[in-house]
Amino acid sequence: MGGGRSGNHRASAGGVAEWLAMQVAISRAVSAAMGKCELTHLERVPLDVVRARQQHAAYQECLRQHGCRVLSLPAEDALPDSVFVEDAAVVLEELAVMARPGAKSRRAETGSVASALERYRPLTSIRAPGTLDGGDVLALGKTVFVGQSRRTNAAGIEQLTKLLRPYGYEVKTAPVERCLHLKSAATRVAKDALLVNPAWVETSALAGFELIAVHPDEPGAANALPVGKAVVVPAAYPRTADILRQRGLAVETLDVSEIAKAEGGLTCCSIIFQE
Ligand code: CIR
Repeated sequence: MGGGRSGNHRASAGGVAEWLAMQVAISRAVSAAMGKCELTHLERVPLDVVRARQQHAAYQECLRQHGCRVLSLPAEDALPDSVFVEDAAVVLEELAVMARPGAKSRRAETGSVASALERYRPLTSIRAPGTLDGGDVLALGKTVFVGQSRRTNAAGIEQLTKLLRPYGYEVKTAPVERCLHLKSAATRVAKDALLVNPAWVETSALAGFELIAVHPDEPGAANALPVGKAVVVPAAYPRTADILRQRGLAVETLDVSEIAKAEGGLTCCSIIFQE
C-alpha cells in the first residue's frame, strides 16, 4: 500500500497494518438531540449526552493513537443520529458513494459529509427510490458485501452494483436479520478474517473469509473496529475480546456504553479511508 506518511505502520504478524496504512477518519461530534435517535431493536433508555461526548472524544483519541488523522465535523444538533457518519457514505479507493439513508430522519446528514469528502474522492450518490446505509456495506478488497436490511433496499443495492462495476468491484448481497446493519453482524478484524454473529447474517454469503464467531453471551459484539495495528472492541464484550486475543490479534477495548444506547457501534462513528 502506498502511504503519504511512514514510520509507525509496518506490517505485523496477524495484525491489520498490512491493509490499513495512513488513514483519514471523518467523524462528527455528538448531537445535543442524540436522546431522540432512531431505535429499531432497543428500548429507549435515558441517554447521558455529556457522557456520550466524553466517550466519543475517547474514541477520536483512540483513532489518533492508531495513526488516523481525525477530521471532526461540527455537531448537528437538529440531527439526533448524526454522530453515526458511517451511514452517510461508502468510501472506496477510486470514489465515494453518498448513501441515501433508509431512515428519513437521517437523510439530511449526508450533505456535510459530502462536503468533507469531496476533496478526497470523486462523489456519486444513491438516488430515490434506492436506500442504502453505509453501515450495511462491508468492502473487502474488490468484494463489497451489502446487507439487505430494513435500511438498505434492493434498489439501493442495484444502484451500488452499477456504480461500482466499472471499477472492478463485485457487489454481493448478504441478508441480515434481527440486527440493524450488516456491520452489526460482521466486521473485518484481520486481512482475511471477519468477526461475525452467525445468528444475524447468512454466513454462507461471506464465503472465502475466516469467520470468527462472537462469544455466545455477547451477540452485539460483532461490530469491532480495525484501526492501525489494533482491533477495538466495546468494553461491554470482554469474552469476545478474549477470543480475538487468542486468535493473535492486538485487541483494545473502549467504553461506548452511551453510544450503544443509540444502537451505534464502533464502526458507525467514523469513515476511515486512505488519504
Ligand atoms: C440509527 O438507528 O440509525 C441509529 N440510531 C444508529 C445507527 C448506527 N449506525 C451504524 O450501525 N452504522
